Amino acid sequence: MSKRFYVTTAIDYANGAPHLGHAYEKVITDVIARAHRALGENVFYLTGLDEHGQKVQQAALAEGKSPQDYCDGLAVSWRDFTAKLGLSNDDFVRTSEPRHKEVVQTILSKLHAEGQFYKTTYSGFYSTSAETFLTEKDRLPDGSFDASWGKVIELQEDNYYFKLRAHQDWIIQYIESNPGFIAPDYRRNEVLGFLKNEVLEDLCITRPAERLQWGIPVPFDQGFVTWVWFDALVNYISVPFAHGDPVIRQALGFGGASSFAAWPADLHVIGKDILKFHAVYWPIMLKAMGLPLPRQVLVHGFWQKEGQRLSKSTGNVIDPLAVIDEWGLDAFRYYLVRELDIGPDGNWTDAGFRARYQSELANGLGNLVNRSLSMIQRYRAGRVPRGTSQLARETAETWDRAVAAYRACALQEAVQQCGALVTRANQYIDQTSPFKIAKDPARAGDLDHILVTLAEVCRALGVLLWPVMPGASEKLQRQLGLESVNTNLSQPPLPLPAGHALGEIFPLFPRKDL
Ligand code: ME8
Repeated sequence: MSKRFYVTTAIDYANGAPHLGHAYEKVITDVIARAHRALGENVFYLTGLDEHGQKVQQAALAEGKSPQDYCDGLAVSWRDFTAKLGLSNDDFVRTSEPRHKEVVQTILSKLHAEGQFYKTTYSGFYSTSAETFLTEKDRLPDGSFDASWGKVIELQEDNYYFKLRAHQDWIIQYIESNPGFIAPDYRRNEVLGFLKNEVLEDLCITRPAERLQWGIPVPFDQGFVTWVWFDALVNYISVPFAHGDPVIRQALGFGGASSFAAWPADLHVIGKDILKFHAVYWPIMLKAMGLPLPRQVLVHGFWQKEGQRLSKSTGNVIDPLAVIDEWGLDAFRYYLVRELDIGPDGNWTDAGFRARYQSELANGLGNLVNRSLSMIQRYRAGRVPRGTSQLARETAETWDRAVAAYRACALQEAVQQCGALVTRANQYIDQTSPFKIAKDPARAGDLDHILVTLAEVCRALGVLLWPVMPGASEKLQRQLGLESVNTNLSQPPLPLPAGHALGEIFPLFPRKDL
């Protein structure tokens, strides 16, 4: 039974509409999932919704709905969002599902029985919007708390705590001896800096039920519900548990294993603001449960729009669905991957989006495909002639570099490699002037080589770009007259046989009047 390549996204808070940051994370994870499938792996791609907590309870109340009804409504639009983004996710988790709640409760009971928790009274300052207690370190120089914490109240309450202090040494050692565990490097250094300079405080993992009802009941004390982050992180194992993952079922003391082997996850893709939860708390939770750690936490940056934070209150947002409606899904996915490498922060500008569409998609890839196939249509009655690609070396190099980049999750690099081949092939057309050669019957052989060259470049690009732009890749391959779409990245496609008939030709990325 071979283990699946298991990749996850953060699960989004169910208290608003999806925005560009959500779309970005889900799309890059989808590109990674598709690339691994294209490399022949059995992939399990999980995404979903984080439904519990104070904010959702409040939002539901404000609409006069029960939290469950409120979430059921939102879940419809979030699932719809995954479809609109063209995601190839294999499951979609909602943390209010019984299959998830049962696993959270099992884990709580197990860790409680093993003495990993204790109950104590704490009084301090609490941020209601971040749902967390603040410490002295969170104070500004004037003693107040930053406005980003929202309303801060003084609170005294009993809760259960998870003993984290005992874990500090091994987690430092683990991160140091597994350099690939947190990527990029600067995020790893950030975590190590924190772990080496601060004492790991025990973690409050419950909320009193009198203050918060919308949470998973703590199985050993009715007075409490589970803290939303303890609940949310568990989604990464509750879903494979439900599918019968043998490693997880065994660690939690269950039989009923199936052939579904996913754990440990290969990749948790997350944003930079939730790094500590994934690189410190989650590994500790797993270790306490006796489960192996995920292979990598891959941390992406934050998008801004026109240099400003995305913010609903100031209206500085991008509606991904509106962009997709206007420009098409492929163009949207392309821009996200091409514009921002996984790691640094990015800046969306409408002008930048249009410019890339026009120069790289309409005039670049689209024009190359259209010119190339139209010439085969016109000069060779739509049949690929006999000949040899004169860009075979460049195409093979692009193939190898792009595939290596996909393997390394360097998605921007993969797309740039393809872009360089597009530029090279468009130059080649300008340099070889097939339009002129076509007028000279004595040079029919030269023209054949040029047309074969272009057909082969388009063919390779069609396969290479599939993870990023599945729709455009399929259209391109249909225009090339291929009966089934080739998505295989594990080996370059064989040359088209002489006489192969093209399909119907149409513009891939229509030029837009800007
Ligand atoms: O944090 N640019 O949910 P969330 C890029 N439920 N990414 C962004 C972004 C931006 N402007 N804003 C948010 C949560 N994100 C928790 C996760 S996981 C067990 C629980 C990213 O809806 C953010 O970094 O606030 C996170 O990875 C994801 O969107 C969901 O954020």
